[in-house]
Amino acid sequence: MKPNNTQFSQINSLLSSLFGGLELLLVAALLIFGLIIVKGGETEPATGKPTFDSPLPSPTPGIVLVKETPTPGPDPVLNLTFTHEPIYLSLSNGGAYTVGTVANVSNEDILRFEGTDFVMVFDGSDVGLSSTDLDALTLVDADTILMSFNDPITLSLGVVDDSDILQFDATSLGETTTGSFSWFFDGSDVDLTLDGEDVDGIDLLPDGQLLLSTTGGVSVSGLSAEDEDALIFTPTAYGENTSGSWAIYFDGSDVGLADTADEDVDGLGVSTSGSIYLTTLGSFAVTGISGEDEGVFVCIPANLGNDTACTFSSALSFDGALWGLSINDVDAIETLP
Ligand SMILES: [Ca+2]
Ligand SMILES: [Ca+2]
Ligand SMILES: [Ca+2]
Ligand SMILES: [Ca+2]
Repeated sequence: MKPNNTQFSQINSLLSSLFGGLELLLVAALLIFGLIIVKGGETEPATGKPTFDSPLPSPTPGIVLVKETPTPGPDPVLNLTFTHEPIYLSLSNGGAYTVGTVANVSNEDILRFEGTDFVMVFDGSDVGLSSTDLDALTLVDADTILMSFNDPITLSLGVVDDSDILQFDATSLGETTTGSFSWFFDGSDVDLTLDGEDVDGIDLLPDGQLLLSTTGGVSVSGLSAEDEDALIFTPTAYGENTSGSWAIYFDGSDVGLADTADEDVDGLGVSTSGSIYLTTLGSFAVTGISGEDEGVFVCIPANLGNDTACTFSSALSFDGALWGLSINDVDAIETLP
């Protein structure tokens, strides 16, 4: 039956009142949640930020990264009050093996280094990741983790490429991990389409820009870089339809990280003070420090971009060799604050 004119006008008035209601809801949601990126533990003011040799594109206002109410108070697993240098890490060797007193560790898991022991933060096999290696991670808040994998994998979302980044929203973390995945960053939407453009290190900056490194040479709109570099992505949209622009954030060859293939940066994290925590695929040597793939070292940058300059801390931030990890590789890190 076709609706008559009266029914049409009733439908129209229903639709317009519904639409008006949705607009109000949207405005209210934006007011409630704000345009704040909540990153756990960041309470220190940023100081000593390095300068860029060229201006970076500004982040687009209006991108909401955290759509949920932040978890109030300390989380029982991700307790963000630290008495030591906090490092979250993933390893590259398939398991199972024991790290500190944590048993059944494999390469899809995330551990937190506790200074004298480790804690299982994210047990990847609990959420369907036992066939893959988690090769990049960053924490957004106490129950939200961004991650990438070293090979394409099929999950409930569909085929996830090694250049993609998923968002994991946890309902439980630790030895029993539960939660759900959603798209955060679709690499192929923004020119990450080749084998060597597998994302192997990420960090999300407080303003919403994304840092990433790749396993091989990378060529995106407007620039190219190598596996020891980090690009900075300024989004106009995250999610299943990712868009934005690129610039060079960290040029590894400027600071002695292009001498061997082993000096591929395979994990990175930036602290609130701007220090860049790095780990490499194999042995590395830079001015002031050398080490192995299971170590984490720190660049205190004086300049970023195409003319990167670092003073390297003379001590490792984390030394896996002290924890029986010499035959392993730390292949993803996050540092807070
Ligand atoms: Ca891993
Ligand atoms: Ca990856
Ligand atoms: Ca890399
Ligand atoms: Ca490493």
